[in-house]
Amino acid sequence: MKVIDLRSDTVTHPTTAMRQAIFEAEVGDDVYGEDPTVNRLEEMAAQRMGKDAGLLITSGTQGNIIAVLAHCKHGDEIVVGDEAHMFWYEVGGAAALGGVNIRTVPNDSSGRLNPDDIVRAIRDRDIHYPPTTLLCLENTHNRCGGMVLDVDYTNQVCDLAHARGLDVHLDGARIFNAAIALGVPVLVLVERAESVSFCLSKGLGAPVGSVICGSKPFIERARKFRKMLGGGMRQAGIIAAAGIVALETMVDRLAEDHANARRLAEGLAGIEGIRLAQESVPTNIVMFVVSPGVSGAEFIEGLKEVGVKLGFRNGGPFRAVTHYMVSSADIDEVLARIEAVYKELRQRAQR
Ligand code: TLP
Repeated sequence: MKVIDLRSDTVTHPTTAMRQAIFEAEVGDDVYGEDPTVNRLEEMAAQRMGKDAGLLITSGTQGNIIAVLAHCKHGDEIVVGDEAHMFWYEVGGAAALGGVNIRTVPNDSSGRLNPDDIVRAIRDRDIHYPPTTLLCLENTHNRCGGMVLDVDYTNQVCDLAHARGLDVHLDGARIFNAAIALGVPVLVLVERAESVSFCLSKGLGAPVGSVICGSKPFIERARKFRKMLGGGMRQAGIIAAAGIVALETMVDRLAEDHANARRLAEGLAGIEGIRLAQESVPTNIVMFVVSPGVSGAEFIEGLKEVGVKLGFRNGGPFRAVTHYMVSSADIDEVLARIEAVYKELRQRAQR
């Protein structure tokens, strides 16, 4: 039985071309700035993002904490969506490592922050208040089901933040999914943000790594904080080589993952008792709930027994993420297995 793993696009394995590039990678000591493959990836990433410089980092989480450290001072406050990855899944790093207070404003179901809420959250200058220095956006939005922030919205809130003296960091872990879904070059989605981080190790299939991009002085500060966090990685060309292949070969095909996610969503919506937890499925993330009576833990366990792995945290919803290792035939197989397990559990609950 083929195990179909939809827990995340982080489960992807490097492609054959990546393994070959890793094997052949020219390397040097990157802490001395001497790894030619890392330097090439960083230049390539900066160019794609329309920024002056890039920095290879270990992970998306490291990118976001580095952004906080490089944009803010100890005691500052940042404005973040209440469904943001930075708020939920990064171990409270902004507070723990940066001494930075997180002020949340609600994310709507499409991953946006209401501009009025942002304005209200930005503090006046007053002896009682911490200075608000950074606004963080997320595109695509993970907990909002892979929803996409478009160019107009992003520009609008960036302008609003800048007018009040804030910088903007864009958590673009899946920014290429957003660009593909919108049919725009990625750089127009990040143009007005001072920094953007994106992941090589999610839908793009590389085994490790993310890149953070911004101005030269920003990346100099980021490099120093990366070192402080233990992210000076020596012969990191091994990692960068796969990242280059990811950027060159894995971006355009994300459209297939999006089509598979829609196929999955349509199939799920047709199963009685299962309901999508999002209005549309623009990228590669599908969130859904099941009607009461069937416990989430039981459902996940039952699916595991038939070789389907899904995400389920904090009592739901369920999350399925498509990626290059899952074909449209696999999606049909997943739907059949989900329907069988769900029916069985439902019948058991009604007995
Ligand atoms: N998200 C992971 C888990 O941590 C939940 C996943 O499986 O989706 N920003 C966003 C929007 C992310 O979705 C993630 C990873 C990160 C940052 C952190 O990236 P890594 O895992 O490389 O630290």
